[in-house]
Amino acid sequence: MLTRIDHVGIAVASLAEAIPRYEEAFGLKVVHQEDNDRQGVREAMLLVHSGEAGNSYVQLLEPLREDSPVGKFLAKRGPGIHHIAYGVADIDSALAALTTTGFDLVNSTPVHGTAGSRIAFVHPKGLGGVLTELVEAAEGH
Ligand code: MC0
Repeated sequence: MLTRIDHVGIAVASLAEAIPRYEEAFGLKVVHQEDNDRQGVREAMLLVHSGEAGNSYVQLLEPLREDSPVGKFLAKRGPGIHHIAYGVADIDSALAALTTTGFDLVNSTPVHGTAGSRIAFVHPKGLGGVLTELVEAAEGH
């Protein structure tokens, strides 16, 4: 079902401060930035690897609002790894399979993700405390 690690989502208080740190540390480059109002985040995608199965990124996430998932996470736990996202070729059949096996989905149908991707979150309580995202990337991403 899974084709790659699409990205690791990292909650930060300030993209302006976090981006130069990641660029400096690893020579990564921001290839995409976007505000996702529904998710309450301003995000920056830094490309780590391009392969046959698609791309892998570090995703830096700054909250747009205190009552958003990343805003609440920062207030409760401080900055750090917020979620892991796996690539899938067909998100509809991946979600159907997870529903059949009894997983608690945050999104039972896909919603809009980075750069035109279709995404859905699986609740952390069934996956070792790790908030997990599935990503069906848009063509070319
Ligand atoms: C909360 N919890 C987490 C967590 N956030 N555990 C692991 N990782 C996280 N990121 C845990 C809390 O510690 C708590 O555990 C329980 O979940 C309830 O926490 P809460 O603060 O009351 O939060 P809820 O219940 O209101 O919401 C949790 C939930 C939410 C996972 C449902 O954060 C959510 O809907 N997340 C999916 C959307 C999202 O994260 N969007 C931002 C990234 P205890 O044990 O204390 O009960 S958007 C994104 O990344 C997009 C743009 C993209 O990639 O394209």
